Amino acid sequence: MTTRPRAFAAALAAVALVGSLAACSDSSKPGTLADHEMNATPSAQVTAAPPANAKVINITVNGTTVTPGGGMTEVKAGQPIIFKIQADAKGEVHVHSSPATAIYFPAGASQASITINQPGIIVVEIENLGKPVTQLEVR
Ligand SMILES: [Cu+2]
Repeated sequence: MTTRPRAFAAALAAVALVGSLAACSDSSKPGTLADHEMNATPSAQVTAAPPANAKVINITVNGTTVTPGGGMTEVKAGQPIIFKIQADAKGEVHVHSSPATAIYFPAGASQASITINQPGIIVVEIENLGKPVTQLEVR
């Protein structure tokens, strides 16, 4: 019987794929990479202007409404990505890079900068609401 192990492997791969595409990673599970964690900086404390080549993504969180609520954002590998967040309550931006990045933001205006060096499609969501922000198309 050679087909049975292959089918089993395919089923496992499908499960792994579904897991990685699910709304949220479960970093508490053993064997998964822990999130890289960072805090967004309140905008009042930001002194430096964003780099000229940065991709700025404005995010608004109002109650359970997230803007943008999906869609694609093209960025280049290694390009600085700056999230400018305006939120009515503290929360978490979750970037499904590998490892994932958790950005904790306060209520009010704040911002955080990341770069992604691996080309691919990276889901960004508001973790605590389970709502999409955008998908980064990293080229
Ligand atoms: Cu997530």
